[in-house]
Amino acid sequence: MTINIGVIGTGAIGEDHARRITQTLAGGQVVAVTDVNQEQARGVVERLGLQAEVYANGMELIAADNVDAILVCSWGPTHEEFVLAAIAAGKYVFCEKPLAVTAEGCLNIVKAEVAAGKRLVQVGFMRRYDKGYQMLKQSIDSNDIGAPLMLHCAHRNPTVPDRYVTSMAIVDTAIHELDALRWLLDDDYKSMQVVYPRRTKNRFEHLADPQILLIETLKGVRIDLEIFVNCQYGYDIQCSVVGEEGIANLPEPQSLQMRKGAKLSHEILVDWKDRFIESYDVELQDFIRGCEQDSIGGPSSWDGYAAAVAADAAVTAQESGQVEPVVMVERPSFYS
Ligand code: NAI
Ligand code: NAD
Ligand code: ISE
Repeated sequence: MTINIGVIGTGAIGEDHARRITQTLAGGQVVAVTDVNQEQARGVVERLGLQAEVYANGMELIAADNVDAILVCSWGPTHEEFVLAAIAAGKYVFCEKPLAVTAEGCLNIVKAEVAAGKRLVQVGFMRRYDKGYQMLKQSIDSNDIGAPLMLHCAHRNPTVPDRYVTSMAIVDTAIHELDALRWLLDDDYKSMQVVYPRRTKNRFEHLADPQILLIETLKGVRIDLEIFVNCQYGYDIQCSVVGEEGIANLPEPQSLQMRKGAKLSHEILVDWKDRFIESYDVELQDFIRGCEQDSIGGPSSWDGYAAAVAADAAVTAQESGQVEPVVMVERPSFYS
């Protein structure tokens, strides 16, 4: 059985996901694409040699009879309407993070999915599929280092474009940790605070960079997360869990170690596409298999909502300078 997939938004990640479905994964084929920039959509069809129709907009693509499942890879603010339309059409939908740009938007999706009576949505929080994060989780769950007490994390991008604004450090970048850490710790968040170190000279005037997000969880774990999106030197993700009896660190990506010219060195990746390349493959394969078996898993709408509530509190904290509470609605039994 082949799942016929429609891709909405064929930019950086939309094209990369279309490539992996076509060249790497099993069980799916891209039969439809759309992008507000139609030239971009046509370019992807040509570059990847797809047998796919280019639709005028996302709604027409979702309604197409030959499209079984949807990938939403357009800009964050467009996600909510496409996911709601896919649910209304009764079609499986994989939505890139964020599920919606506000907690309220995510809740609309949660409510629609519960009303549909069936899980239809998987959110693109790929770190849960990363081998390194899975090793870290297994170690915590096996009580290897005792109860986790503190986490020191960093999310560093080499550079970001001009259109990247201060709130995006939370809603576009830290959102990965906001999902991965509650999954890792099997915990939820109590509060968020943001403090600003001295600004790097390598930034646009409108952007506060770096930032430090200080998090407290319901179990009392304290997390400091450095978000530094113009760090210049590479794409670098760090996570160190300090427990009662030891410390567990996220493994570094594998790289060649060199001894040369009186130096011992190894390379650091620069592109997010490469850092989590295997996790993207595994998450999408999982989605395709879920569509085949008519039962999808992976990060849910509820997880998208939980990350968005935390992100909303963190954005408020960016502006207030205060410790802001994280308040969620009660979890529907549908998601337990
Ligand atoms: P991008 O800007 O390269 O691509 C977005 C594309 O969506 C553009 O081609 C744009 O023309 C198109 N688009 C925008 N609105 C549209 C609409 N209404 N209908 C159809 N197409 C529309 O952005 P990028 O980096 O590919 O990011 C896209 C999404 O993927 C974002 O939500 C981003 O947060 C997420 N993302 C996730 C990553 C991950 O690690 N999981 C990594 C990078 C992005
Ligand atoms: P991008 O800007 O390269 O691509 C977005 C594309 O969406 C563009 O081509 C744009 O023209 C198109 N688009 C925007 N609105 C549209 C609409 N209404 N209908 C159709 N197309 C529309 O962005 P990107 O880097 O590919 O990011 C896309 C999404 O993927 C974002 O939500 C982003 O957060 C997410 N993302 C996730 C990861 C990850 O690590 N999981 C990495 C990068 C991006
Ligand atoms: C981008 O959208 C991603 O999702 C990347 O994983 C992240 O590192 C980057 O900061 C975001 O802009």
